[in-house]
Amino acid sequence: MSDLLPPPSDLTFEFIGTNAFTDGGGGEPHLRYEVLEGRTIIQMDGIRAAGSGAFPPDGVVDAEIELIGEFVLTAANFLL
Ligand SMILES: [Ca+2]
Repeated sequence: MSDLLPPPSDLTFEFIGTNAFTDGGGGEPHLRYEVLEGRTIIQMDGIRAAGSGAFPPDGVVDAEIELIGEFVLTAANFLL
């Protein structure tokens, strides 16, 4: 994974819960999560990464945050 660059402006993430990312469509960056074997993985798509050209959302994960433990997350858990 390459270094992340700051977004060009104050972007708003669309929380899509445990739904899969979809490719194309442009629009706002997407935020999702999944629970896997005692971990909760938060994934983002639509974050500009150095050399990736991966902005706007393209269905490919740009960044992940892994939490230890299994959590049910909602949009209220994030500053979107
Ligand atoms: Ca992406």
